[in-house]
Amino acid sequence: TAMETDLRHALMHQQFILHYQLQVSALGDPIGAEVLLRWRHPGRGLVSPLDFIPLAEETGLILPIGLWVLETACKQIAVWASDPVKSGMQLAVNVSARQFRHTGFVEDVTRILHETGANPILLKLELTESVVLEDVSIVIEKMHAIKKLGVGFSMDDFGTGYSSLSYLQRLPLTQLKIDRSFVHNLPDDVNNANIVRTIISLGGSLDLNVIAEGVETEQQREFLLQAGCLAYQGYLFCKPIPIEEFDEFISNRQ
Ligand code: G
Ligand code: G
Ligand code: NA
Ligand code: MN
Repeated sequence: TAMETDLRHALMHQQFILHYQLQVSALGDPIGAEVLLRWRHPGRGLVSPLDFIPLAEETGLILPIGLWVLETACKQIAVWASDPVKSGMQLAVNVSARQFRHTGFVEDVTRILHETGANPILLKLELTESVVLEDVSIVIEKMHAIKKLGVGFSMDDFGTGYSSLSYLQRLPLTQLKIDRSFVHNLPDDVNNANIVRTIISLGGSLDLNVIAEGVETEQQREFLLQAGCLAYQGYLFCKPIPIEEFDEFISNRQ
C-alpha cells in the first residue's frame, strides 16, 4: 500500500522522532519519562502512532522502527548519565507484541545496551497485556532473560486487558501502569475509583510499584495519592514534548 511505502521511506529518511513525557513522584519530583513515537510526515505534519503502529505491526516494519526507538532511548540514557539532575531518570519504552515475540528480541536489547553504554537499571519496557496472550511460558522466559540485565517491565494500560491473576504473579514485572480510562473521571466515578483502588492494592500484594497515566487534574492526583499510588504521568505535569524542550523543562524546575 501507499502508506507502507511511506513508512519505509520514513524509516530511511529519519522522519521519526521521539517525544518524552515526564513521570513524577508523590513529591512532584521527576523520576523519568515515557518515550512516545511520532512520525514527522512532510505533508501531514506530526502523525500519532495510533495511525501507523497497526500497519507497522502488520508489515513487520515495527521491528526496525522498534529498534530505532530503543536505540534512541538508550543513547539518551547514556547522554543523561553525566548530568547531575537527569542521571537517575528512567526511560520507559513501549514494546509492541510482535516486537517482543520476535526471536531476536533478547539479543537486540542486550546489544543495544552494550553499544550505547546505557545503564540497564534506567530502562523500562512497557508491555501490554496482548503480549502475554499466547506462549506465556516463552514470554516469561524472555522477560527473565531481559530482567537479568537489570531492565524493568511495566504492564501498560493495566486493567483493560485479560490478565489473569494466576499468570500475573508469574511475570517478572516491576510496575503496573493504571490505564488512563480509569483515571479520567476520578474521583466521581465510583466504579473507576474502586478499580483504581483494587489495582493499587494488587500492586502492593505483588510487590510492584504502580504508576497512573492520564493524570490531568489536581483532584485526580490527590485521589491517587490517598489511594496509595505514588507515581504519576499526565498533562497535569507535562505533555509529551521533544527532547530539547524536555531538557529545558527539567532544568527550569530546579
Ligand atoms: O502518544 P500517543 O497517545 O499518541 O500514543 C498512542 C499509542 O501509541 C499509545 O498506546 C502508545 O503506547 C503507542 N506508542 C507510542 N510510542 C510507541 C512506540 O515507540 N512503540 C510502540 N509499539 N507503541 C508506541
Ligand atoms: O497507551 P499508552 O499508555 O502508551 O498511551 C500514552 C498516550 O497517552 C500518549 O499518546 C500520550 O499522548 C497520551 N497522554 C499522555 N498524558 C495524557 C493525559 O493526561 N490525558 C490524556 N487524555 N492523554 C494523555
Ligand atoms: Na505505552
Ligand atoms: Mn503507556
